[in-house]
Amino acid sequence: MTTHVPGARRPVPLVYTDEVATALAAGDPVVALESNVITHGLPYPDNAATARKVEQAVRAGGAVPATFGVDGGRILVGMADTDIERFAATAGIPKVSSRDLPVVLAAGTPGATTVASSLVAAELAGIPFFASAGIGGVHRGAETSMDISSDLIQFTRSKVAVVCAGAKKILDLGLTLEFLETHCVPVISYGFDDFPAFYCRSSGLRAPHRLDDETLIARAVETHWALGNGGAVLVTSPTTEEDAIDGDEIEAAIAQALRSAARGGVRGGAVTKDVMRAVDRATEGRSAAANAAVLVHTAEVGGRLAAAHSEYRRQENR
Ligand code: PSU
Ligand code: MN
Repeated sequence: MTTHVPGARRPVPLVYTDEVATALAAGDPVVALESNVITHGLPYPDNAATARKVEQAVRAGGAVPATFGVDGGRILVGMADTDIERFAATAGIPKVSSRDLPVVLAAGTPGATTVASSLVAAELAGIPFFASAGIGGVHRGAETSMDISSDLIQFTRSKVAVVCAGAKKILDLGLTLEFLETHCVPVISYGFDDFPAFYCRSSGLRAPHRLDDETLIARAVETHWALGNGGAVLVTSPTTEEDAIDGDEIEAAIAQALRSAARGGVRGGAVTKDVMRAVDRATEGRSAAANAAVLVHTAEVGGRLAAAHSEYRRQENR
């Protein structure tokens, strides 16, 4: 089903799968998902298998998954299994952040959405929940490189709840939290004291807020928007203890990967992927397995929280 965004002077076509369109029309819970993790996160065919597991996890949580992609000048709101396979198997589909979206849509070429561009798409598509294992953040050394992920800027612009396991320790997580604080983005840790660090349970930093109840989280999200804020609410959940990697264990690998990226002149949008891949290599299979586990975990929690949020809206509107 194709829809044009209402009120847009130059309409952006959104192509919904039937399942997503039906769920949204009924007010049933939907969780938006990015596709950059498919094209740039893991090698084929692990990426396709993981993308399917992530969609199943959203369903297990009680919501309908909507994986975004860009193709033929349109935004895919939900991918059919053939789309997932195509995005996973095709080399060279570029990473598309919000700043790239207008160009790629105009050119009509395929693209994989990051957290930032997924939030743009989620708001256009009317999906209030998005899940991703790891958000972008303030990079280490950003005081000279100025490398700050557009994900953080987009949080100040898109009215979407973002469920994640924090961000990878390749970033400066202290500065990432400072940035979110300055830009008035609420950060709620669900059932845990600390801000998590992707496949490490804790970043060693306290989360600004902790809530243990899914309905209370739904209320906090709605209240943020009722207060007139147009941006995101970040809800974090750490990976399980069994699947977690010890933070100190990977610190040496991260430091090494960052040094070699700097020596190799890796810059801009390429940094995140380059360093993540190097850390994965250095920790061998361990981080790959932990990586898949945290993706599935956040998708499942995203499904549960979206379900609680949809129920909360239903109760409020009765
Ligand atoms: N951080 C992770 N895993 C990821 C990404 C970030 O721990 O896969 C991806 C996401 O798609 C995120 C993007 O939106 O990288 C951020 O890239 P950049 O730092 O270039 O903004
Ligand atoms: Mn960057």
